[in-house]
Amino acid sequence: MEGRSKSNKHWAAAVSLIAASVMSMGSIQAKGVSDADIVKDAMTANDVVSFGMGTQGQRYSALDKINTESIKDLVPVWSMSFGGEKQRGQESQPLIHDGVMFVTASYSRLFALDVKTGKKLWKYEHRLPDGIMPCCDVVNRGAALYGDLVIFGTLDAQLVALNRETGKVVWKEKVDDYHAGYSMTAAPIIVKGMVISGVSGGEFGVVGRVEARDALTGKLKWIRPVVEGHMGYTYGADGKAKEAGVSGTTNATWPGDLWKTGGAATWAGATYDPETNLIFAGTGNPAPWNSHLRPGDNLFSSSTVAIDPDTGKIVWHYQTTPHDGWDYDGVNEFVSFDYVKDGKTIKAGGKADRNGFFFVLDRTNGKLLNAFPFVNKITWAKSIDLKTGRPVYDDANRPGDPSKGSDGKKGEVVTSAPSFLGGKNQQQIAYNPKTGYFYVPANEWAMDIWNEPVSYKKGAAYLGAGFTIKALNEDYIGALRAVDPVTGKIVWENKNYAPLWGGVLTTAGNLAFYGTPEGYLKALDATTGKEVWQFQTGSGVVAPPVTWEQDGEQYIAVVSGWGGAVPLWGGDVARRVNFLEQGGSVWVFKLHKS
Ligand SMILES: [Ca+2]
Ligand SMILES: [Ca+2]
Repeated sequence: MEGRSKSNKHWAAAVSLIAASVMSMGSIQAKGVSDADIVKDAMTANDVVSFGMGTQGQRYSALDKINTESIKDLVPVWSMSFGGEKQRGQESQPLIHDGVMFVTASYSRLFALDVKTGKKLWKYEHRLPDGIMPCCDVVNRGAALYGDLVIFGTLDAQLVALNRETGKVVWKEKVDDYHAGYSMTAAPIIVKGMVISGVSGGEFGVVGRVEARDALTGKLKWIRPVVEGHMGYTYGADGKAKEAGVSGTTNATWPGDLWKTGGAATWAGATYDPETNLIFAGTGNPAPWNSHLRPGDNLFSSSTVAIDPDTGKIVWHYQTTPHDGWDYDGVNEFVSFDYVKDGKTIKAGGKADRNGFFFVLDRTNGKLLNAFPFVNKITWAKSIDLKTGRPVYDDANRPGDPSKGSDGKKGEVVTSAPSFLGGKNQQQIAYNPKTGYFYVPANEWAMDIWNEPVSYKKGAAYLGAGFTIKALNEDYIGALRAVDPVTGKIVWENKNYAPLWGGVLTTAGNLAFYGTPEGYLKALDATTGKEVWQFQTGSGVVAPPVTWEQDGEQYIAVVSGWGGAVPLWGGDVARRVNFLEQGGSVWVFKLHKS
């Protein structure tokens, strides 16, 4: 523990150095939120100006006024309804700056609220066309702040930048064609004055990519596709596209033409590590799901891809599920942390993958350091080989080839775990440098899955698979788990009847906060897992809590509103939790003064 907290101080020093150098390099000095504010977000308690509470994505706060002792006095300060008839899933992380909360809501809405009273300052409702095709509910995970702008992605695949004081549109850019299945649900991040974003639509055969735009104008700086064979581009001041090299080697891991509609949607966005100057983007399933149509690893699907923000080039990649046949999107967030083993500190990153394994990589080069299961049942692979970095497959657990089925229309059905909704899905993990643990909102479930023939048709589902999701246990599906990245052990768990779908916040007050579909915001002792506090928010929580300090008091905020992929895709599990009610509100808490 000693070594860990020391290395955290070391990290703090490194980050302030980087912040200073970003400023002196003469990058855009914006009014309002600057590059330096964003780079040091994790170290500043008075604001939350990035998704992940710091672009490294640790979701850790050094605040400790709310702790295992004082938390009994944590009470609500205000709650604000998103209103309207539009409810559904609310997966958003609020941002806090200068006394204002910026929070997105379902159906591409964004609210600015007075942080002390909850008073609505303005609201932006994006006009959505008929025919948008979000696969997994009409959610949004949050905005980015830069200068005087609040920037977010919409369900019709646009990026919109609003003036943070008036809510008026400053710029708006079409990212792609929603008729072809493109949409945007992730929170963008800001790196060196650029807004970095991905695309959703892996179930429609889109082509995943990461884009960088000038955050103040919305003009493209570079585009990096994450499917092998596609050309990347950079853009000069004149706006003209210049070829910047093909991603990977055409046809090396994708025989034939399927790479042209190869999926790998970057639908959960990215993290950024200023120490290595790398953007880490997760990529979704290769399209279609039927893996027999696309022999090979199908790079860079179901991977973590590290991109140099200055060039838009891929520096390294690590594929968590090569030749994915189970929709094990590799989009889950890659969280930078100091991996301390045998007295040595390695710049590492941790990722709780959809496929049930937790991966620890050297974040300077993508080399595998450790991999272990964070769920109890994994059928598709027996283990991850630490030498080769590749899974040891159980070939019998790959859904069968439909062309070899008795009628040529349905392949052999297999029962696989985790289900495609994942050992972990969009619900974000947190890392606490004081305990040395990652906190993972995990789910235990399986699926019957089979393959079917399919061909690409623009704007139509492109799966070539059928499925039913099932619970593995009567008493729980979800479990908040503390995992030790060094030993690979699950240190403790707190089970939950419904599948967990909300992210985690951890603090120096030795707490881990997270929400449940049953409506509770909970706090656990971060060391022991003991439940020390809970509050009923009125609808399911499927979003990550945040904390900050205002006028000397520590606040906690979380969005409430049940929805997301589970009710839409969950099969037996969706029926099991169909008693849960929808909603749409944000809650703010602080310590009651007696
Ligand atoms: Ca901050
Ligand atoms: Ca997918």
